[in-house]
Amino acid sequence: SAPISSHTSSVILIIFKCLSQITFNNCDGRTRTLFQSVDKRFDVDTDGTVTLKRQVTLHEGHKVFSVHAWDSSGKKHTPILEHVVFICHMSPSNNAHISAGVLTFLKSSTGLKRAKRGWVIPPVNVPENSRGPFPMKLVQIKSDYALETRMQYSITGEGANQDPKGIFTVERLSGNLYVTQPLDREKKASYKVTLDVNNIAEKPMEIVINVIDQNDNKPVFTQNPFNGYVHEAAGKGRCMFMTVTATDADDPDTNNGIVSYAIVSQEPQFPKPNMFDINVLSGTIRVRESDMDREQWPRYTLLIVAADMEGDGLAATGTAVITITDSNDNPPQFEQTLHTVSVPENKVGAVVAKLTATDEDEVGSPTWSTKYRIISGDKGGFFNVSTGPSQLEGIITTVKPLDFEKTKQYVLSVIVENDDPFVDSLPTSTATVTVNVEDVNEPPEFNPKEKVIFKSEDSPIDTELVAYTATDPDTGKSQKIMLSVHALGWNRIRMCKVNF
Ligand SMILES: [Ca+2]
Ligand SMILES: [Ca+2]
Ligand SMILES: [Ca+2]
Ligand SMILES: [Ca+2]
Repeated sequence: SAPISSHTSSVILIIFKCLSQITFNNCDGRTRTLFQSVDKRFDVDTDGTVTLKRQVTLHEGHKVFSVHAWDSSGKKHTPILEHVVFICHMSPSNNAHISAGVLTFLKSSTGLKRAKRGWVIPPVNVPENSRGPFPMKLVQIKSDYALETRMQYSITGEGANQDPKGIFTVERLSGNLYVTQPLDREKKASYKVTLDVNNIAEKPMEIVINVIDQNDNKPVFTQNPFNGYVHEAAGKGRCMFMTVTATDADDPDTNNGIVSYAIVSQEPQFPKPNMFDINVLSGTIRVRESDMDREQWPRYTLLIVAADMEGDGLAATGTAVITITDSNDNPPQFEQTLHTVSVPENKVGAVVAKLTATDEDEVGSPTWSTKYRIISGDKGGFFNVSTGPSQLEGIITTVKPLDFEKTKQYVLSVIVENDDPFVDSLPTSTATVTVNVEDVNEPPEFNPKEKVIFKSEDSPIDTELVAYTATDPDTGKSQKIMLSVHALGWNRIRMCKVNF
């Protein structure tokens, strides 16, 4: 490596090899330590080797950065490491190199043939937004044939004689290449100019001029607010449900253009102040805590920030609005769990009871609407329960005639559930309905219902016509059966015996 001349205010470091080595003496005899460079463009291996990971622009000719070191007990130490670094250009070809601000083309190693040669020229780097003074010298182009022949240099191409014209100029005789104005990397990041050397030995060659980024753009959120939706029961899966994005016009390969995200605040701060996490690099937001409750906190507003330079640079603020969507985390409840009702026997479709319920989930949704089941007490299947028009009502009706003489009382257990299943196992509300069957005074019945009697016309008075018996189904209470005869025109038939 060689020190660069001070012809520009910045030095571009383009080394991709070991810069130096640091040691960390913790008196524990260990030779390897866990290091981490605060400046992510530098890497520190466990043996202390410092390497450069990305191109660094050194505006002051050196770079100061600190390195964390962890000792064997896990304690962190942060000494400051100061590196005075020099330019060392790894030329892709050994026949052209920049040294001390001079781009030199060497004679070919054969040296004998004056055939036209093609050069591989290292790129020239210019920081954007330079304050000048202009024209500012970038590099001096020099062919070592200049010792033998008078050379004349000229450039053509983008930034020279093509749009944008006049940005770069070359002094015809000296070969000094100048930039005439401040450059903007975000407008154009690199230029290709063609260098013509007025000498038959040199072919025209291409010089690439790269504009080195400065952090002159702040991140910009692509929308504001960002809207996200997440189920209130999503917490347990720590689910990722939305992503916020900010763009930065600066170089995306450097911290100038890499955006870091953070959550600044959360409103409301309940039930915990940090209900959500954001991925620093991707902007993906996920649920951090498991106790969201839409019924209490249906919406959160997060103030988010996007900043370059690993979160320490230029920043933009934005908003993420998170709507908590309903999950079935509230079981419906009976308003009254004990009912005693009386139902007349023999009726099909009789309304036995109406059981009302409540549910705290989202009104009108399947997490809120109810359905009912009789889980015990209906041996024989006499009852049905259906959901009433309010969706929060179970109506019990009879589907078969009840018979007081057979069963005088039913004790039904009814449970209420939602149309949607519960998110978790939740306790179900149960109602107990005691149904007393009311006795109805049923008419006595002749057995058989119709009897045809044949008697000869000349039977004597008081002849027994028939023994026709009737029974009363109301066996529960003692009842009297009265029999009478209604005969059309036969009023001389009389009932002579009544049996009980
Ligand atoms: Ca930036
Ligand atoms: Ca920039
Ligand atoms: Ca809910
Ligand atoms: Ca519910």
